[in-house]
Amino acid sequence: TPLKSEEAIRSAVKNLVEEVHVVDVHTHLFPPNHGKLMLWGIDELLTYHYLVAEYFITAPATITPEKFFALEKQAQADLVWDSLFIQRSPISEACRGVITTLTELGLGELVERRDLDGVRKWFAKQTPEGYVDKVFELAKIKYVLTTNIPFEKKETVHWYPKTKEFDTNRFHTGLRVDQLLTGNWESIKEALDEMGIEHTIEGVKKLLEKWITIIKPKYFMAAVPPTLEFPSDEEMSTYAPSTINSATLLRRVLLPLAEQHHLPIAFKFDSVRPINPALREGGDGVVTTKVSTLQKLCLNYPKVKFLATFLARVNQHELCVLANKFGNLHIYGCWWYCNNPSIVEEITRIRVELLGTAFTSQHSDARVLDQLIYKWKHSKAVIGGVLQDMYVKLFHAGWSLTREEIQRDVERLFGGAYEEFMEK
Ligand code: REL
Ligand code: ZN
Repeated sequence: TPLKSEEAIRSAVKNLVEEVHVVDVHTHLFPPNHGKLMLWGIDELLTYHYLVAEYFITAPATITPEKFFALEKQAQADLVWDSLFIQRSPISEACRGVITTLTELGLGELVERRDLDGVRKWFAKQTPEGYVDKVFELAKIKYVLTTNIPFEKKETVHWYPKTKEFDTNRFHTGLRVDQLLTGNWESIKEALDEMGIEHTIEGVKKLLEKWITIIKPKYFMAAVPPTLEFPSDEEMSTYAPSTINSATLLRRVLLPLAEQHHLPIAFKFDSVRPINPALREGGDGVVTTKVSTLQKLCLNYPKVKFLATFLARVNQHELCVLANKFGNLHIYGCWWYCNNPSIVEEITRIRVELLGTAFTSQHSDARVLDQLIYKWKHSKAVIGGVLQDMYVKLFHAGWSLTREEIQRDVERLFGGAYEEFMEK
């Protein structure tokens, strides 16, 4: 039965978005059996690199990043808590996220009393396994995609030579290959040596094929360095087949492998790493790169599927137009510096206006398990608001709507469209 009024539509959309279970298409999470790689709890939340960067804007000159990072995690968290939550109100998006998370976990009274020790005591009683269940339930997560780097020893020991069991119902893997595009030959060489593979272009291909069989990824993922442009045929013909650089690793390794193994490539554009190295993970910046690099990829590789997200706000409009032209391109999420309510709202509006429901509205990028709670709650509030407006406009244009029809669309925007794209 069609919804009869503007109010009925608004309340149906609000409720459906709140209740939908999401596919989180990009995170940096690990399951409990990956030991220390699984980050969770209050001290990890407080030392998330967004908060550390914010802390350093006003930190006393005596606390240099070097001194800060030399401290125990808990001492780092104490400094951040005192500076960003006690000395001033936690009004930024990253700070508010901590508060939303604790409140949703039922720790509102401890927050009210600013009782950090009490919060720590509560976390000390959780187990990693039980906590994963709790967070997935609270955040309403179907499954997440993880970031698995074959060039990072601390990660690969969990897979090779002996592979640990992976909770593949809730954690789907993604093979992260930034090193190919940055031409980071040193770390590629180490990974080749580890498996006794020769140092050639063919060797790099073999290495990645081994990792495909080991971790069974759903896609390749890479951040595209701002200087990388799509190498033309002419340029490629000037390289000997054995030349190893980012252009040849892209065109002779990554793209052919994606095609042969039917693995989409998820690209991330517009980050520069780092603009302030002292801040470590928090030191990366944003630049505007050429969207036409992606256009060339889509055009020249019609058999390869590309997922893409851009960090620069100014590129979002051009990206939407591109996604409107290429069936082998799927936009996902509002990344990092775009994951702020004001920008999520603007980006979501323009995406719906140009693409309907053929995109993935958000990913969390969570590094700390608990962040799933606030990242999804905050995003859903904004995206839900935009969708309410869109459906109301459609209703006034003369289209009747049922709850089931809206539910179908909402499911697409929070994971269904991704799954359809991956299957096509
Ligand atoms: O996957 C990436 O390249 C980035 O999203 C991360 O490096 C970044 O630190 C992330 O946590 C930001 O949200
Ligand atoms: Zn990420």
